[in-house]
Amino acid sequence: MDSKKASRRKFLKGGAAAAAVGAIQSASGQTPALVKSSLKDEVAYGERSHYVTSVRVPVLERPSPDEFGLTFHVLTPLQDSVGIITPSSLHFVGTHRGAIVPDIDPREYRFLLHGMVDRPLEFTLEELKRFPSVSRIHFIECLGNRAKPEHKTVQQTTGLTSCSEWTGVPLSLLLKEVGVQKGVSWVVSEGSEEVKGAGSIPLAKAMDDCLVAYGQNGEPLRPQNGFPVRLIVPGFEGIYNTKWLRRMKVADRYYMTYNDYGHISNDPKVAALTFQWGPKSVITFPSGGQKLPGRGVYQITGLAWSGGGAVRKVEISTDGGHTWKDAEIRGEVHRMAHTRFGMNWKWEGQECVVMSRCTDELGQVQPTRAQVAKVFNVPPDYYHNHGVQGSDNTIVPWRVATDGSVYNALA
Ligand SMILES: Nc1nc2c(c(=O)[nH]1)N[C@H]1C(S)=C(S)[C@@H](COP(=O)(O)O)O[C@H]1N2
Ligand SMILES: [Mo]
Repeated sequence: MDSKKASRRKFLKGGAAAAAVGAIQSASGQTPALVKSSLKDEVAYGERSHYVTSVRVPVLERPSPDEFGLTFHVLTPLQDSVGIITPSSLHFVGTHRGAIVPDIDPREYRFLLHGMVDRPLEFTLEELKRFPSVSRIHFIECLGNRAKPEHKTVQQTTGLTSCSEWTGVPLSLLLKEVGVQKGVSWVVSEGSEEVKGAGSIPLAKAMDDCLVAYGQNGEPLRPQNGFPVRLIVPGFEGIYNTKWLRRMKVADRYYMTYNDYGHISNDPKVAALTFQWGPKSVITFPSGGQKLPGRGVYQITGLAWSGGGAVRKVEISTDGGHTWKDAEIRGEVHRMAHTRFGMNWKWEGQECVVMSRCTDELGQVQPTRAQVAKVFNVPPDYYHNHGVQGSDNTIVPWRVATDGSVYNALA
């Protein structure tokens, strides 16, 4: 064997990393942390700084993972968020309802599109990727995202929403490919796990802006968020965003599925068969569990979004809703996406209640709980103990105490 070649190979195998470390070493005169950390954690797939400790936590109501090792809802730490994108590793996870996360080999993956169509088709992941892709920023929000008095932080009141850049094929393109027949009004989607996570969306929505998505924030979907393919139904309740998407059936009727449990109710005080989120917002700073170190100037900031389209305006009140000021929109506004807002604020050390209110492009205005109670003709404090029924887009107030501690003002 040519010894020159062999040593060259040896250099390529171990030498490149050693050479890089050597360069850093000679610059600082010390062994940097890079040498000690594992190649996998810090180099091959980047880890965040060990000073950053923000994590998802389970909903108060249910531990996760439970005694069977199953995952229920885990919440996004909105209090630590900046900008509008939720890192994939901190995206909230909706309940898997009795199933473990399916382990789907992308090479074995198939997506069936059938029903009242001219040419039913089955796609591999590779075939889906041959269609022109689109990337769009959208929030997902679970219907269970409702603030309760016992919630201490914004993660607990509102952490069942996250926002990602999703990449995939427009569902409309695939529907044109199979040829939708006359009389079709609904499209039913089904996931790969035991309980299937099935749901029905109107054909008009399916043809409008839905995505058959395989990308999340520049990489493949995370397993807990639907790897390798999920449905994105912008602005609709989270439950319609079927993960581990296995098939979609084009139909002339609404299909009752497992997912309709809890969505259709004969109680007139409960919204029946809701789809689209109303305008919603929440202040993430200052929010419950945080503490202002003293009087002075701060940035009140938060997130606003709406299932009805783009956020047009966000207002902030620092006096419990008596007066309101327009917040600044800080960054880009995307339709059906989290939108960052903020305002300079001088805190004089007084006790006060801060809250935000979103108006969307349709002119819809985020309501208070008292306003929702009025619509459903129940007493103003009806929602106090168990939260708003149906989708809750009501205003979340935070109380700042004189020592700067911040509390849930619903409590
Ligand atoms: N297949 C399948 N899809 C599903 C679910 C499910 O349990 N199974 N949960 C739904 C619910 S209730 C919500 S809120 C969203 C949450 O998406 P995420 O877990 O990516 O945040 O996924 C939806 N898609
Ligand atoms: Mo959900």
